[in-house]
Amino acid sequence: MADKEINFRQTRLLATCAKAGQFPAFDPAKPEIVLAGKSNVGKSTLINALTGIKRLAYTSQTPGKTRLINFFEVDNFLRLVDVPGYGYAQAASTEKAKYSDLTNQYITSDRPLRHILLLLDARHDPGANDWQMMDWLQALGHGWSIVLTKTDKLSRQQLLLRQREIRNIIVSRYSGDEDDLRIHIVAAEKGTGIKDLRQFLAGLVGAKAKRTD
Ligand SMILES: Nc1nc2c(ncn2[C@@H]2O[C@H](COP(=O)(O)OP(=O)(O)O)[C@@H](O)[C@H]2O)c(=O)[nH]1
Ligand SMILES: [Mg+2]
Repeated sequence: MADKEINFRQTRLLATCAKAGQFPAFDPAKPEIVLAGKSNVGKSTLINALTGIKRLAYTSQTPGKTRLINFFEVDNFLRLVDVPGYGYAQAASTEKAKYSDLTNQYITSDRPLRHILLLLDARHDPGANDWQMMDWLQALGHGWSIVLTKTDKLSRQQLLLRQREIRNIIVSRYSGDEDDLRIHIVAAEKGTGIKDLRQFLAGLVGAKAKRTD
């Protein structure tokens, strides 16, 4: 078990689903790690960076284009699940409800959901939808952590400040211990923080990430 090595470059798109009935059969031996967050926060770019496969997940300048749940299987050991981004302003409210329904159905299903990475743009405080998601994950008792994205857009000083501010507001909302909140720092387009995040994810399933570069 301790020797299990995950090669993130060995990742394939397993399924693209528009409704819950299309979710692939789950495999308890392949725990699922969800990437959630506002549209345009950088979910697809992060998946591409983690796997080193440039166009694995579709990235777009147009917020909200991804309305499907994508399941990626990583080296037969775990799955990354890209859920629809919330807060898609241009969508009709019935459409919005439909897409968040799909995410809700996934999150409340009996799948082997190991962890949720909630992506936040490092430059902004969590929005109403982010809080809703965190409240919900807390209530369901799921393990989750924060990924601050696009950190290359901030100076080192600004980033340290933002990191502290975001930690404070989240920890005070859930009156938790500061050390219990894990905040990952990434700049996916530059590769910053990607190796650490791979190790963290591999650690969640009792493995190590293979060093491929
Ligand atoms: N500067 C910078 N831009 C990023 C980063 N990650 C994503 N982006 C940009 O943000 C936009 C949305 O990214 P995407 O991955 O499609 O977001 P998604 O909607 O959450 O999947 C794209 O234009 C990306 O190029 C990053 O680390 N740094
Ligand atoms: Mg996307």
